[in-house]
Amino acid sequence: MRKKVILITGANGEMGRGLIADLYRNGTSSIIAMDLQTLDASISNKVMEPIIGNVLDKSLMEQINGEYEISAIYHLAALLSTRAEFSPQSAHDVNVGGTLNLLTLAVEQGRSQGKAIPFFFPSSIAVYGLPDLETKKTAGAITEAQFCTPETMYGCNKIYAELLGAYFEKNYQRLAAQNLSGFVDFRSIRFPGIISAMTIPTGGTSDFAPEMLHSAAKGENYNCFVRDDTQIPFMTMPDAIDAISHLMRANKENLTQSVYNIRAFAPTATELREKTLSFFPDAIIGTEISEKRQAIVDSWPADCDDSSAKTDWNWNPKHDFEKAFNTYLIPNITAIYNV
Ligand code: AKB
Repeated sequence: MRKKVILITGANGEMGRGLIADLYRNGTSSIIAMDLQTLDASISNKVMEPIIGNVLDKSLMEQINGEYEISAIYHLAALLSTRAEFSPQSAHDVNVGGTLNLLTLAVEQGRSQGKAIPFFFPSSIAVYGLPDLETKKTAGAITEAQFCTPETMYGCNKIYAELLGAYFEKNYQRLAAQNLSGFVDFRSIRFPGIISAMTIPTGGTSDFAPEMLHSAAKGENYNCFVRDDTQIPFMTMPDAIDAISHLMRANKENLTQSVYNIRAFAPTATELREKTLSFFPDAIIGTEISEKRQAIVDSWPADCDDSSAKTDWNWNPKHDFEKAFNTYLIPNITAIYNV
């Protein structure tokens, strides 16, 4: 008999580590955690089995399909926006090819179990493409239906993967003799920038916020790579992990869409700097604008409308801007760096 498990890819990533810790804390131990590298010590004892491998490895997918009965898939493996611009082909392979492989695994699992397999996919505000700063300012908090014209490989990958998920759920192999739809229960969140106290992201273009804060805490000088007036939505990592769990537990009948915006606060880079300096007054936070990374962030919305998530599955962040710093970021960061 196949072992009953939950599959998480991208296990060593910031979100993967946070999700595994949260699931483990809530009593889930049947996790198989997939990553290219050996699992981080912080999660290796929280999973049933590590799977060291590549989401592009189709034979590995077949092996997983034969060995495990999967009750849910959290497909977190991805190359983020900045790294994807330096390696667009690799980004397409991982962000799209990898997702196609995991969706195929999900549909195979659904067919063998005779039910829809819940599949979580982390999308991003990178799917949006505001054409200029005036439009960005006027648009304000945008809905899921607005400005879906991504300007990065990562954003293109994410919006196509969203469409793939809907296809696998609703129209998979629609010319086949038997009906093969309904074996995947695709659920996705377009995450804003995410700030974790425990980890620093790599390869993102919203990384200026966590980089600024962690550098200040470590006593390292930091040059912010975007203008002071730059504004995009953010949230804390605990809220991001809570949102994943809330959406995956939601009653399918209540979900009016497969992809949702969420956000908690939308500070400017100046507000992030001032807040950081209020806790670390000796920090040296300069500005050294990367015009190309600035152009990416300028194409992202100033804020997102998350009313559908609030209505459909009671999304409600714990951390607004003040609480994010006062109750989560500063207490944990000062403990981690012993400052
Ligand atoms: C990135 O900066 O690429 C990500 C994102 C906004 O999806 N953090």
